[in-house]
Amino acid sequence: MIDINHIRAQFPILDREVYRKPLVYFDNGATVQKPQSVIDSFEGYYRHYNANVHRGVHTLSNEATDAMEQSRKAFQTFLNASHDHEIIFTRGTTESINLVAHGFAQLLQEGDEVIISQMEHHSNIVPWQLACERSGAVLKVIDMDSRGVLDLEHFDSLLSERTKMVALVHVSNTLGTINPVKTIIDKAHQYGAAVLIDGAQAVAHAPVDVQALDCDFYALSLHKMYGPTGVGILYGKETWLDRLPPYQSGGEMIKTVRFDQTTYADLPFKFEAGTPHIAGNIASKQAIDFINEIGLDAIARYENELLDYATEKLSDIKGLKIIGTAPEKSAVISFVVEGLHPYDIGSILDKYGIAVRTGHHCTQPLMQFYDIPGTVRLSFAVYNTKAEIDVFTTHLQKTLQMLS
Ligand code: 7TS
Repeated sequence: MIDINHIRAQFPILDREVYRKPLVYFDNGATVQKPQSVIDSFEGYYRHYNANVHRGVHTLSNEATDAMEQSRKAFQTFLNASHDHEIIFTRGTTESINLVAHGFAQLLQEGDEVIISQMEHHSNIVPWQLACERSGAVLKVIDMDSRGVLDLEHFDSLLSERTKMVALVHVSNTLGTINPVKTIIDKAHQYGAAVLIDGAQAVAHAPVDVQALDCDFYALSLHKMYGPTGVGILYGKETWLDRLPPYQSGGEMIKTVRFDQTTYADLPFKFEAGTPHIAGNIASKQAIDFINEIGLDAIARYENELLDYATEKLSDIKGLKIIGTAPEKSAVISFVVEGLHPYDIGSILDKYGIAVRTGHHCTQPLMQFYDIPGTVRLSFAVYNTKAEIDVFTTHLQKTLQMLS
C-alpha cells in the first residue's frame, strides 16, 4: 500500500490551480513533476558548494565532485550495473542514444543491418537513420499488430549475421506497450548483435536490472523520473563503451593533449566532455531516493490500478477508441474520438485544469500505422489518484458534448 497523501504532499506544484480549477496533471509521459527534495537539492548546491567538478584542490570543488559521484553510484545501484564507470551522465535519452548511434556508425560497414521497431520514439529512429546513412548500413523495422504488440516472428525473420544493432523501446510512450526486451536481447545476442534499450518511459514505473536483462546499452531521462530536465543516463557495458569512439570532445574527456596526438580519459569521463549539469546530476540522486522510498514494485502495482480503473471508465464512452491495447501495458492511455481532433479535446480539458498531451507524441510512424493524425494521451505517475480520473472522465464527457 502506498501513502498517497504523504506522496502528494511532497509535490508543491500539485497545490496550484489552472483556470481556477485544481490541477489534474496527466502529462507525465512528457515530463513528471518534481518532489521538494529535488528542488531543495538545486538550492543547496548553488547556495553552499557551487564549484566545478573533478578539478578540485579546494573544498567546494571536492564537495561538488563527491556529491556528483555519489549520484553516479546511486544509478549504478538503481540499474544494477556492474561498475559505476558504466554510468555516463548525458543531457537525456536523446543524447544517450545519439552518443551510441554516432559512435556505432564508425563500427558499421556497408550492408550491415540495424533493427528498430514500429513503435519507436523519433529519438530512437533518426539517430539510426543517420548512422545508416553515414555507414551504408540498412535500417530494418519490426512489425506490430493492431494492439501494439511486436511481431516476434517477424523479428526472427529480420535477424541474421548482418544484424549489428537492435535498438528498441522498453515501454512505448504512446501505446504503453511493455516490450519483451529480455527475449529480444537474447535472440539478438545469438547473432552477436548489440542491443540498446530506450528506457525513457520505463524506469520510473517498474524495476530495471541491466545485468539481468543483459542489454548492452540502456538510455533514460531524469525528467521522466521525478528528476531535473537536462540530465540523462547512458548505461553501457564496459566492453562496448571501450569500443565506441568519443562523442563530444574537449575538456574533461582527455588524458593528455598534444598537437600531434591526444589520448582519452578512462570511462566514464571519455564520454563526458565539458562542464556537466552539476546541479542536475547531483539532484538526480534525490529523484532515485524518492522512487526507492516508495519502491518500484509498489509504484508498478499502484499505477496498474490507475490504468485498469481509467481504461474501464474510458471504455464506457461512446465513440472513444483506445489506441494501444497490448496485454502487457504500463500506465499510458492514448485514445481518439470519432469525428473530433485530439487538439480540440486537449484544449478544452485544459480549461478545466486538466493537463493531457495531444498529437503524435514524437512517434509519427505509429500514427501512420493507425492512420490517425494524433491521439489524446493520459500518462500517470505515482501521485495521481482515482479521484483525479473521475474528474477527468466527467470533464471529458462535458468536452465531447460541447464539441459534438
Ligand atoms: N524515448 C521515449 C520512449 C520517450 O518517451 C522520450 C520522451 C524520449 C525517448 C526522448 O526523451 P528526451 O528526454 O531526450 O526528450 N517522451 C516524451 C513524450 O512522450 N512526450 O514528451 C516527451
